[in-house]
Amino acid sequence: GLQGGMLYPQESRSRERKELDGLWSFRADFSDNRRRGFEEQWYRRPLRESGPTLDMPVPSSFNDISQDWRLRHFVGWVWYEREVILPERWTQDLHTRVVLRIGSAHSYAIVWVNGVDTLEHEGGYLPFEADISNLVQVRLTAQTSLGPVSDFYSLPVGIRTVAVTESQFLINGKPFYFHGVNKHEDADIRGKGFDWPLLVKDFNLLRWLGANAFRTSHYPYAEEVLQMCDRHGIVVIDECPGVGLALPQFFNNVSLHHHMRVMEEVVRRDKNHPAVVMWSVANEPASHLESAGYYLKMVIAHTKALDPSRPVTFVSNSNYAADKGAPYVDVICLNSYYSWYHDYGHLELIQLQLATQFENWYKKYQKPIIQSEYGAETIAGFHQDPPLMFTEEYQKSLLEQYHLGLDQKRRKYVVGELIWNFADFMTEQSLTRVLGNKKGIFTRQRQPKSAAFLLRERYWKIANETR
Ligand code: BDP
Repeated sequence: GLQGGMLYPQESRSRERKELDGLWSFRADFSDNRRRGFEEQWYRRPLRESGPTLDMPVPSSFNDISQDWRLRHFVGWVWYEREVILPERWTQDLHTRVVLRIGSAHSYAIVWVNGVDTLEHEGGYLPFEADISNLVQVRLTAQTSLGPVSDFYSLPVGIRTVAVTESQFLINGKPFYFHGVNKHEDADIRGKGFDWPLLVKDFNLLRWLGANAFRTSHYPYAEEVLQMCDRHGIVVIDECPGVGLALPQFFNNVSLHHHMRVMEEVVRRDKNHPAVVMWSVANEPASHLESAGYYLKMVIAHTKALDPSRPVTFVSNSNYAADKGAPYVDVICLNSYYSWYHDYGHLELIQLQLATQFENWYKKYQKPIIQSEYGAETIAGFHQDPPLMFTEEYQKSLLEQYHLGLDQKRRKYVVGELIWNFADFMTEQSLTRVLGNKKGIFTRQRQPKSAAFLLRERYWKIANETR
């Protein structure tokens, strides 16, 4: 029978609570009898030693997060694991009662703590708990005393080099080609707010796409995002919030000092992430202005002084002849919207326009170039052939033309391409925004438009070429 009550875990003067939500290791047992995990005793060692594991957010439904259709339909045993480090006062004060509570787990759950079968529950939905004090507490004897340490912190590190030549972006001495996306921290309901299920979904989609990089357009993303990039080998161009510097009056000393301080904060926060390979100090500033030239020179020099180990860029949408910031960057990043904001409808001009763009910039600066944005508004479900603007066919055709243009220079000095945008996102209303920005290759709900399949084929092809 059920003895006693079961109170909701509340914090109070006498109670502390430790959330176990977040990223867990996950493995579905695909074996025929679904019992391999029990036979091989997966609970005895770290789950990753049993075979390949996935990142799985808790709470969430594994069926919806995954891009793997087998998981979408899976019925059977799945294994979740997470390492928990308890504060010493929980493990050493024998008067403390440590209780493990599962809010709900569907539908039959067995819980092991340090390899010991501790809890079982059938039927899902409802909470269950057990006193695990004995399993986690250490009885200190006179002989055992701990080496007192005042603080513990573990920092995962990765060692790699980044360098730039006249025509190449080198990671560990090897030419690297960015084939990826621009993102936003944005989703239905939540808007801009960190969310594990959303992040894991996005990483599953990046993998599906074959993307190897993204730019944090147009602001630094949550630290958990960079941690995921480190672990999954996704390369990051880390952009500061310097977006919209479009008017002459913005290039003053007050802004400049604030901008420099923001770069100090960005570098201080993100410098230990191996995934970050370049800093971007601004997006589309009015870089044709003399005052912008000086301003960008100062911000870039400051950033380089803060971190001499990484190249620095800003993202330009100016003309090569007019741009005053390009002399100071290591890599030239260009946004252009041929056949969208320019000569709309004229897909046949893209290849020529792109070739002219690349050649002009390269001739003037002899620096590697990244096509840091290109794209077209596309309303999922709109179709028209021959293609018209806003249809899925138009987005596909525009991408095809850009890719032909990119391929002309790809192995020469163009070192990357980042689609605008990974997913549709909300904006303020205007004549050019149909319920937000619709240039995503995925919808805001993370479902693919036709162009996603085109990009997927291309990215995997490039990935396999450069492997
Ligand atoms: C680019 C901007 C980006 C916009 C995009 C667009 O860098 O932030 O969302 O245009 O209009 O110029 O879709």
